[in-house]
Amino acid sequence: MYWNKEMETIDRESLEKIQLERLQKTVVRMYNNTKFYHDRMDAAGVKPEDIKTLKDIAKLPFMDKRDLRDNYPTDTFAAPREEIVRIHASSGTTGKPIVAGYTRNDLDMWSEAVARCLGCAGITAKDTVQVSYGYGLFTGGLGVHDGATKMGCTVVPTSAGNTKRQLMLMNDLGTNAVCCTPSYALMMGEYIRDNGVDKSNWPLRVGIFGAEPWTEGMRTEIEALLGVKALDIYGLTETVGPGVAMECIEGQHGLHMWEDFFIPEIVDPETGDPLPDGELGELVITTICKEGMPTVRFRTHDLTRIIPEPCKCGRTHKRIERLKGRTDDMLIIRGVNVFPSQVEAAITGIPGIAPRYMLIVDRVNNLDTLEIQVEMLPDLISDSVREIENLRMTVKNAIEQILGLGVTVTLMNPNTIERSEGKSKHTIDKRKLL
Ligand code: DLL
Repeated sequence: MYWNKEMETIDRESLEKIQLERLQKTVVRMYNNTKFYHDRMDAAGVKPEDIKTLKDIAKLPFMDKRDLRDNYPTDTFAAPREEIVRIHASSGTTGKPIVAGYTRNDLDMWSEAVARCLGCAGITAKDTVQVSYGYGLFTGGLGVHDGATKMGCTVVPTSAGNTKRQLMLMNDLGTNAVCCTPSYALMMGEYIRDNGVDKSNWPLRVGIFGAEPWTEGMRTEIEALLGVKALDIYGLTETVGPGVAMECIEGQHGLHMWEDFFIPEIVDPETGDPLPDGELGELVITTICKEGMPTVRFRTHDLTRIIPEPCKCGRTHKRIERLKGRTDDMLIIRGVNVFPSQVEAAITGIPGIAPRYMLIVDRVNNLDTLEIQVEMLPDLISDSVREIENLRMTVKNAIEQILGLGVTVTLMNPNTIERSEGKSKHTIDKRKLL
């Protein structure tokens, strides 16, 4: 179901023409209206008129979260304050948040991007969409809300939390689509399972989940518990919020990035050198339609690759693969790189084990230790010590095989690992406290 068929299926030559025009305009805006990027371009010896082709993007200096921190709160804005109609924020690397400003045109572009994403999920104006992302400074709630409103859906802005009421409204109002973090989707699913929620008239068809890493194992679990097709949506505050890229229901593999709004690049996280399509690296995004706070070659720290093959849905915008983790989420334990999502992949599918886990990293006698707490499913708990020990060893072997690292596994009672209505936390690194 296309929201904007003409743009979603545009041929590459026409798309690249639009991209170049918009890139050039964005660079002029940044050079003229923001001191920090003006100085950075001068230092790199590049002028706006040097951007003659799309390839010239590589001449431009990078930006990252540090720039937003150093120019807190609004010195990264490239439009006068009277044109800024909305502020959002997300957590920064220090005590101060990252602040993003949007003009009216930015909000229009954003809701267009989200409407296309909803179309990817097969949603139309006839559908009722429950927005269970948090509303407020976080971009999830209002971002999806505006896109669903643009499409003409019946929007139910429940925000996150109060699971019992969420589920009652879902059933009573005939909600067809739910939008929330995958961990909250799982929490709702567990609530349904554990509280015998009546699903006889269950209207839910599709879920749009993002804002945090998740895995294929989690997708299977959520789809079974909620009775939906689960789709992945990506975005970040610095580039707009949710809606930068979205999986289509036809392919359920890879997220289409709206390239008339965002130019993706994949670079080597160490060197910043561009990598060819298909190779895993750090995603760098340039916004080419934003006015309030454009980001040029923004280092997302998100690891993915561009899928070179065309998608069967017919959309021509490039796909990025489900995110692999963040360059800064990666733990190095005894010299081995560990992604929390690897642990999740290892434990999902093991009978008796819930997809709930916590990595606890410590250092004992100068040696890194990794304890992994994993939750057992309530109805499969055994009273036999031997059976529990066997289960623990199964989990330990599965994790060690994937990580290539010796770990301690602790089986936890059901519902003891911290739940979250927003982004869930999977790591406690005690080494940093030393
Ligand atoms: O999380 C925006 C968003 C809201 C996206 C709702 C999707 C749905 P931030 O709070 O700025 O913005 O966090 C952005 O979250 O750089 C990724 O590391 C991570 N992230 C976002 N979407 C996904 C996803 C919102 N689908 C950061 N899979 C990003 C994995 C994701 N990680």
